[in-house]
Amino acid sequence: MKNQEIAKILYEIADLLEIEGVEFKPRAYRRAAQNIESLSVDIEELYKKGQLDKIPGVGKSIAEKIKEYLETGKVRKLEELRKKIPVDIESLSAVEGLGPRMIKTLYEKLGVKNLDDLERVCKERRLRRLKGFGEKLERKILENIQLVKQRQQQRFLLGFVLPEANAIVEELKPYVKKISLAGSIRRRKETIGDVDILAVADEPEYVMDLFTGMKRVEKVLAKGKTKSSVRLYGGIQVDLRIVEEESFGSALQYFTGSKEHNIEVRKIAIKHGYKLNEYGLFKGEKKIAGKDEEEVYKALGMQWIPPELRENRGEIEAALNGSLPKLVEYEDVKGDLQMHTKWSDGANTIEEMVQEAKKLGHKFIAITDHVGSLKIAGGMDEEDVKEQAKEIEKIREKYDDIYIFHGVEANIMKDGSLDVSNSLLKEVDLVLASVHSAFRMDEKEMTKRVIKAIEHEYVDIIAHPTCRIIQKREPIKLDIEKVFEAAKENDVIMEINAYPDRLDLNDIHTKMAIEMGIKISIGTDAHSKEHLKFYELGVAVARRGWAEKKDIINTYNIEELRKLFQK
Ligand code: DGT
Ligand code: CA
Ligand code: CA
Ligand code: ZN
Repeated sequence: MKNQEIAKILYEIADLLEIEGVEFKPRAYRRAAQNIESLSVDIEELYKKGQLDKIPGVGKSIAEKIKEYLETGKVRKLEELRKKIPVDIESLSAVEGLGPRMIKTLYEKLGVKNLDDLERVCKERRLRRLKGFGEKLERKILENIQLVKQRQQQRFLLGFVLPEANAIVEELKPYVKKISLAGSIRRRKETIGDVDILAVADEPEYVMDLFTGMKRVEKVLAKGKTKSSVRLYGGIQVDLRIVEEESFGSALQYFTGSKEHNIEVRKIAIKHGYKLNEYGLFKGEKKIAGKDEEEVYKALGMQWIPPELRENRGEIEAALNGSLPKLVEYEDVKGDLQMHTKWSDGANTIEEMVQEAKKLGHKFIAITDHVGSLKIAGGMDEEDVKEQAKEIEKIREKYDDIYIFHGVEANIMKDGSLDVSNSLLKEVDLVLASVHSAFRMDEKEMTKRVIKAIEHEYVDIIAHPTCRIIQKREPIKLDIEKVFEAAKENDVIMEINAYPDRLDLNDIHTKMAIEMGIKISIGTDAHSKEHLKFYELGVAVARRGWAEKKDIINTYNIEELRKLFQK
């Protein structure tokens, strides 16, 4: 599937056009790229059916470029732009704080072409001397270069890798006896280094042929009877291992990891006088378990441990004394509590979101468009909210099998107040509040700011509480324990934002919040209907955070939720 690859190209065109000082077009290219990277269908299929222009944000000119790329492997426009501005735009524009015009200046004045050049001119204190830069920015950029470098160790977002990995499993399933994801992707870690797949097959060679010959494979890195590795378009590596049926369980246990978890499990095996490896659990020469994971854990006196918990964060002890949590299941989640529509900065209408949510089996959703001053997000005013309420009422009448909560997402200002009036907030069923500006306050101020919002009489949920963007933006500085204490005190709910690069709260904070007795909501923060499917990532984080059904309000029924949101 070339979706990710094409999105990347469109992003690059956007960046280069922006450097050129072209107006409007960069935004259009980015919007198209965003929609393409979250498409659930193969873009080549759309192309074959002549339906490229059905993708939101893809007009004639962008469709032409996609077509050109699929047919020739190149985009002339991009080649021209690259020649004119020969810089590593992807890396440089990934440095937060470094805008396109700055990149141009740095190239023209200091010959900066890539991250190493940039790091050098910062360290030589030459950047600060350029007009419009300064010492503070130089320091900030130097910090942010490290973030980009970390990210270039090439970890991939779970949300974009999981659909591909699942598709590979489905593709191979008819030809194998058993197959499962393993490694970090089975544990649903937020980023994935490479995808591990394990299978049992009667004809391993044939399965390896299929695997290395898949359409989505860009390069075969290794091919053997028991292990092959490929790189997919988009860059991620996938390893397939084929094992004996009697060892499938122990191999799955071994290759699921985490390494830290495995080390502890092996210690327990040793304590029993056993030996545990990927081939089985052995007492002397005798194999006592290995066919499935359950029997391996059982033979060690443990409960079977869900993969999401295997991080050596207390699960071993719990499994030994039979006190593992009964994790919330994917099917327990009955709705989505954050999404945006055309009323603010979303791509779809309320009704389109409702229809898509129904397809996912949701029983309720909350429409939570932006309100207030945030200009780029198209914040609504009180009149808009009243109008929107009327539209929602009409749609409610039309759909009796899904309930629509009317919510808003309000901005938490620097002083902790919201930039909308109480009379606006009174119009709606639920109020999300979140930080969307001034991310760089010190911990004390920021904690005070968020707590003040928590204490606001109408706030129900704090959305994306730490504001981190994976591999892009560090979390805001918060005394998270104090924040949770305030949330507990005020019966305010903390969100797990399920958008692939947010996952905020993360797993560790989720566990902490739950231990403190705080309720959690899951919201996709969808800005188009394609994003609604990401709710599963939120459930994954919840499970990694040891959440049970009762901890996650998305498992409640509509009456219970109404009561919870009551003013
Ligand atoms: P990733 O790919 O970086 O997102 O993380 P993982 O956990 O998928 O790691 P990976 O792909 O290197 O290896 C897959 C699993 O294999 C890992 O979770 C545990 C197991 N494993 C790999 N190397 C070792 C090792 O040296 N010792 C132990 N105990 N287990 C290992
Ligand atoms: Ca892996
Ligand atoms: Ca691997
Ligand atoms: Zn937000």
